[in-house]
Amino acid sequence: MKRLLVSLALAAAFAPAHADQPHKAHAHAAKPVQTAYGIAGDPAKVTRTIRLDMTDDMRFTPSALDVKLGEIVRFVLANKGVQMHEMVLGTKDELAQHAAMMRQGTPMDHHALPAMAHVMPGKNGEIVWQFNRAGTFDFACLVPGHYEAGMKGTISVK
Ligand SMILES: [Cu+2]
Repeated sequence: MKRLLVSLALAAAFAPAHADQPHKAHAHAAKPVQTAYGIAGDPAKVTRTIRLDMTDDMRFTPSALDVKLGEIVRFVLANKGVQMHEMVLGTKDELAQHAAMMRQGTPMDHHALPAMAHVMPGKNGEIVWQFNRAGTFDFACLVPGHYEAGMKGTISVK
């Protein structure tokens, strides 16, 4: 009984702090995580918009992008096909690994992929990303088979 009372007291003590963070359990609401290829951007501070088409011939158009270091880019993704597509940003190794996992039917850890958007056929999707690391990075559609068919591109940041 004593232990129960202690638990209740602890619960009461922590309740106000928790109430201030109703989305704490949701990784998507967490603070942006710095990655090797940049960090989630603030939609209110976008400095450039890049439009990309996604098509059922497994292509992104354009597929080679040049970005200036520090730019906060809003990717507007238009799915022109009848299949679902997605855009995932990452390093080349990361994306190749995830594509292999998808082929094997391994569920993806979406928390490891802060920069992704699924886009339904005929719809638009969006990613806002700040490129605060120089380098050459990749983007890809990791719907099974799409990456392998060439649905990928590169982003050069300098
Ligand atoms: Cu695709």
